[in-house]
Amino acid sequence: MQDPDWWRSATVYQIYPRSFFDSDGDGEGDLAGISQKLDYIKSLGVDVVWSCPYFVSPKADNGYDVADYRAIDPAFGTMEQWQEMVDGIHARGMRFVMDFVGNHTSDEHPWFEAARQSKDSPYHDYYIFREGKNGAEPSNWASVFGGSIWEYNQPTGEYYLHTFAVKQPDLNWENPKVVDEVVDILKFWVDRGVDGFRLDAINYLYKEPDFPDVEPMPGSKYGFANQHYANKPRVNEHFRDLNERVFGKYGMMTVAEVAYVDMETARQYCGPDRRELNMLYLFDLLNIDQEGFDKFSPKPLDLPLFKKTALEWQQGLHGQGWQALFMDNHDQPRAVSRFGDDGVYWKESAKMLANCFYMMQGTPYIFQGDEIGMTNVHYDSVEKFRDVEVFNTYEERKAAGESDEALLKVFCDRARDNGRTPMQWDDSENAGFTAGTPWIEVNDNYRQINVASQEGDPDSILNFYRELIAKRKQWDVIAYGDMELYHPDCDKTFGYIRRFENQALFCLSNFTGEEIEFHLPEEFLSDRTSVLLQNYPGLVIAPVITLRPYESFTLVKED
Ligand code: TEU
Repeated sequence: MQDPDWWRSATVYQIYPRSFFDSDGDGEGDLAGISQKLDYIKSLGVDVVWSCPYFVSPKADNGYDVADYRAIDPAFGTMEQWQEMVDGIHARGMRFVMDFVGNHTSDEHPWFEAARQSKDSPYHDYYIFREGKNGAEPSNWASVFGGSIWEYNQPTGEYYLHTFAVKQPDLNWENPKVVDEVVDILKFWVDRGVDGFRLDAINYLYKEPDFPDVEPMPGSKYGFANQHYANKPRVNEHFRDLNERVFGKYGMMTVAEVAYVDMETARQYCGPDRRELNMLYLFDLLNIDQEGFDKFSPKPLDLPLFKKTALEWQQGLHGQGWQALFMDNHDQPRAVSRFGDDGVYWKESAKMLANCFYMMQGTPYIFQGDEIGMTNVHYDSVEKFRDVEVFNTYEERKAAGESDEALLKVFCDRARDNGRTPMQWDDSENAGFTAGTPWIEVNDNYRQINVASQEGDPDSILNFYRELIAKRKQWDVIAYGDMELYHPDCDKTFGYIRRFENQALFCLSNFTGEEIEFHLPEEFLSDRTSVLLQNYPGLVIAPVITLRPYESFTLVKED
C-alpha cells in the first residue's frame, strides 16, 4: 500500500515556469519547455515537481494574479501541453504539485469585473469592499507591495482590499459561495491528475472585519497590519473544511505558504492528527537578515540567531508537524549570494548551504538554478527589473529621497527578480534558455555557471546536489531524527546533531571564508562513524580539525 506519509522522505523541485525553458522562442518559458527538461529533473533524484502558476493572467504579478483558474495562459501553452507535462512527470515516477492562488484573483477575473460594477452584482460579495472613512481609505493598512491595501472603486464608490498588488483583489472567504468555487476548482485539477497543492499566501484569508488602524511605518501613512489579517483562527476552519472536501479525500500532498505564524498555530495547521495540511512553508529563517518586516532594509546575518531560529522550528515541529526546507525561491534573492560567497568560494559555499539546510528535518524544496549555484544579478539599471514590488518600492523610496544608486544596490541584493532570471542551461546565447529575447535579462555569469558545464564534472555543485538527494534516502535519521545545536553561540559555524533510534548524524558548516580550528563532538570519534557528504576532499575524522573556508560535511553513525 502507498505510504500516506511518503512526502516526509521526498524532495521537491520548484519550477518558475516563465524562466525555466522556452520551447517556442517567444522569450518566455512554457509548459512544453518543462516537458523537454523532465529527464534532467528526474536525473536530480527528486520525487515531486511544483510549478508556480501558468493560468490565464494579465501577469501583473507574474501569474499570481489569476484571471481563469481552469485555463492555461497561451503564453505558457495549452491544456494538452499541460497534460503532456503531468503525464511525463508521472511516467518518470514523480508527482506534480500545483500552485493554488486562493487569497486573491486578478482584477481581470470575470468575478471581479462583475463585482466591481455594482453592489447588486451576485459577485460583489466575492470580494472585500468597504466604504471609505473621512474621505479616505477604510483603514491605514499597508499592502505587501507598498502603498495602501485599499483601492478606490469608482462604479460603487467603495474601496476594495488587496493584500498584494492593486490588480490582486482579495477574495472574501466568509462568503460560502467563494469556498464552494474554490472546492470546484481544486477538484477540477484533482480530476486531471495533480498530486498536491501549494497554497499561496493562504494564511491571509481571514481579515478582522472592523479593520482597525495600525501604527504607521516610518515615513509612511500606512502600517503593516499582519496581526489583523494573518493566521486568524478562521483559517484553521477553512483548512479542515478543504481537507474534508478535497485534500484528505483525494490524498493530496498539501503545503501552505505561511508567514508570521507562531508555533502554536503552526502546530495546528500541520499537526499529524489535525486533518488540516501536511506541511508548512515558513519564513522566520529568511526574515532574519532584514530590519523587521522590511525586506529592502538588509542587515548582516546574525548566525547564532539564525541557528536558534532554525532550532526552535526543528524542535517545535518535531513529532508535531512538518516543514518545508528551503533557502530561497522565486520571491527571494539567491542563497549563495545572500548566505554564502558568490565570488572566490562560490562552489564551496553553494554546496555548504545545501548540506546545512537539507540535512535538517523536513522536506527539501530545491529551487530551479540553486542546484547549479545560480547567483544574484548585477544589473546596471533599475529598468532591467521586472517585478511589481520593485516598481512600487522604487516610486516610494525615490519620493522619500533615496538615490538611484542606493536603490539599485538594494534591488540587486534583495529583489525577487534575483530568483527569476532565466535558468542557465549552457554557455550559448541567453544561456540556452530561449532562441528569442528573454522577458528578463539573463544573469551575465551564465558562461561560467550553467548546467552543461557541470553535468560531467564529478566535483560540480550539480553533482553534489544529486549525491545529497540520493543520500537523504539512505539514512532514516535524516527524515525522522530530532535536532540539537553544537556550539550554538559560535558565530562562524553551524553545527547540529540529530538522532533517531540507533542512528546519529552530525552536520557541520563553516559560514566564513576563514580557516577555523574545531573540536568534533566526541561521540563521532568512533570507528562506526562515516562521512556521508562533504564539500572538500580528504576529511580526516580527528578530535581537532581545521575547517577550510566554507567547508561543510555530514557524519553518520549507527550503534
Ligand atoms: O507570496 C506571498 C508572500 O507573503 C511573500 O512571499 C511575498 O511575496 C514577499 O514577501 C514579497 O516580497 C506569494 C507568492 O510566492 C508571490 O510570488 C506572490 O507575489 C504573492 O504570493 C501574491 O500572490
